[in-house]
Amino acid sequence: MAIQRTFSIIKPDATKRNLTGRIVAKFEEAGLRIVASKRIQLTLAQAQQFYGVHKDRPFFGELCEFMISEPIVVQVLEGEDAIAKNREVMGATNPADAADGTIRKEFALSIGENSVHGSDAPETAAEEIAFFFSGLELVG
Ligand code: IDP
Repeated sequence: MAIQRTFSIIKPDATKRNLTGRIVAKFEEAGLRIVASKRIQLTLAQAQQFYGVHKDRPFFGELCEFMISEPIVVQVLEGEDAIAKNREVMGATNPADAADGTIRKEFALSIGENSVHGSDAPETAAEEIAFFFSGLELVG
């Protein structure tokens, strides 16, 4: 399996509760290397653009307001099969459905405040990385 990069967000519910380090440890234990990382505060326009694919969903407004409610940590994770591996470590969107040992099972508060985002495909990973990072910031 090829080495891949994926994009991750540690969401406001997790930064607010000081869970950044414990979540990063889960990535590293799974063999994912942090090749870029920064803590930022999204604007509403940026959150709406990032989650544009969900703009017609009933939870869109709530999701964007949540994403700007506290700083977030955006990261690029690298490793073998990184996109699928990260989705596995994250667990299901709804923490009630997430497997034991996953980030969302251990830390998520609800289907909306679910602690992490992770790209779902190579195309979205490339787009999401480029949305937040310049090439100079990616240090493999
Ligand atoms: P994913 O983050 O597991 O890929 P998506 O279906 O792409 O899940 O949804 C994006 C984000 O939108 C979720 O992580 C969650 O924060 C939020 N979300 C999804 N479904 C709901 C819902 O039914 N109510 C509130 N927020 C939701």
